[in-house]
Amino acid sequence: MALTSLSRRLALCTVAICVPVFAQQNPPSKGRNIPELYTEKCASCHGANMEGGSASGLVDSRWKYGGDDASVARSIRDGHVDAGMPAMREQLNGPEIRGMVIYIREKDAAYEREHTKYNSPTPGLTVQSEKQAFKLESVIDTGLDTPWAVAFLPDGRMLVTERPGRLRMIENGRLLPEPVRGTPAVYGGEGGLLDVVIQPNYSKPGHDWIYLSYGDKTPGGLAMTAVIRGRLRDGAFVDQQQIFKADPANYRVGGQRFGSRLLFDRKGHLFFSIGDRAAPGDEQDLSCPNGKMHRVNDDGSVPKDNPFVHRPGALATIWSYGHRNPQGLSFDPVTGDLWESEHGPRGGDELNIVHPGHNYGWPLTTYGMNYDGTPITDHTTLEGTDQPVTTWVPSIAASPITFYTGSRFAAWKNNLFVGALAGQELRRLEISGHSVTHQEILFKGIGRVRDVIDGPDGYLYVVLNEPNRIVRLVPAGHESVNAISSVVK
Ligand code: HEC
Ligand SMILES: [Ca+2]
Repeated sequence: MALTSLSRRLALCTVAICVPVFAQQNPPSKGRNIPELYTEKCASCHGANMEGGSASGLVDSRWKYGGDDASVARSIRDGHVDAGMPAMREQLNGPEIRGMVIYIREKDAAYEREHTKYNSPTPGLTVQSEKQAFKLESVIDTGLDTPWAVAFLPDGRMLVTERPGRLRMIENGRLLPEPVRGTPAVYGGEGGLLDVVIQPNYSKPGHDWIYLSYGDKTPGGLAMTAVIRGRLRDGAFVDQQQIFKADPANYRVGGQRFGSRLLFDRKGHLFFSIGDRAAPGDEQDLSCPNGKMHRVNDDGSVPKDNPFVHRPGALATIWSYGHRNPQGLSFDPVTGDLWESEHGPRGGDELNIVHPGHNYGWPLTTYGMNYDGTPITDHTTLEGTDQPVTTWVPSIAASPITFYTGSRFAAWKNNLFVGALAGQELRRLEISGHSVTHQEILFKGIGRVRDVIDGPDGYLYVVLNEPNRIVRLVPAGHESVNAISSVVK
């Protein structure tokens, strides 16, 4: 039965009508539940929480046989029989051994979290971070409902999207009570109104094009990420032009994982991401819009040098594929590379450098497993797919990313800032060429980080959910005190 529908689906996709049959599913599991397997096969020696027992603990970051993924997997697979660690290769398959490594990382991180104090600053309190003392300042702390993204107009006013479907304006530090009228109707849930950007270097002041991405409602309860542009006039979103809207014949999905970030390059191309929409197989199928990065001209037309313009059956807007749920995009000011973050499954968040036409692997490769604790695959690499620059195992739900190019924080110049939803963190990453050389958690636990942008005034603006607010990071000068030592008495 499953086979019949799979072949039917493949047949449909070869004629470039992508009709997912397995909508709303995780990839088929390749094994049993990992936490249960741990309890059954490992806990008697390593302890119920990996704290150690007759055998060593697995969460103290001390590794006798090597702590990298391959070494830990080898310890489990081949054992250290002379030392009392049985080989597990007869009892666990490859994906289950990979799942066990992920589970060990989760427990390890949970242990570390319990034993580490992070900065959780309130506005006004100075944080002495590794390289810069900073304070949080409140920008807007009431009146917003699930803000998703912010953008600055050239005149200094700020636009904020609210996921339920409203575009709000902040003028002179005040949130206007009335949303902008006439923005598109949105599909709710994880869809809604998502990103907002202003076309850079637009020559006519007051006539700026504002681009919005959103979950577009289609008949029959379906939805797909769409992009529209318009201008602001008298509090309304006017001169609207659809920039991207997928043909409903090319999808059959509803609720989750819409992406989506919008980003202009210096030549006026608009990049945008669409999540996999939880439709396994679509990410690798070039006739489907989901699980892809796209590139269009500012008016929505297709650039002639897009990688798949001459591929029969492929959507010409596709820039790269094999993505899961990309919600962060930023250009490296030093190298010009396009960096992307994506939510992985349980334990597979990724930071990628995106090249045209490349395959980022999902769901054929991943560092994570299913949320229900069953494995997906033990392929973390596969020929023809790109490796992430870095992964977060366990997941932090890496969401917005932005390179800092301002001058207020000299020591942070060209660093990459990464916000996390579930992890409730703002991270600072030092980048050298194509690798991450250092990570610092600037703060943690003050809300889900939805957006972070480099403001035109050189401050870093951060959009938080739960509680819903916008804050900014400002330098704190010399009067700084350590937030942790001032909080923990
Ligand atoms: C019969 C007891 C026993 C069981 C069951 C067992 N282990 Fe071990 N394991 C050991 C011992 C003992 C060592 C340490 C050997 C040493 O210190 O030289 C070890 C070592 C390891 C190491 C290497 C640690 C390091 O410091 O490098 C890993 C990883 C590991 N075990 C994982 C597992 C997992 C996962 C399971 C279940 C699938 C499991 N073990 C089941 C006894 C056990
Ligand atoms: Ca990947």
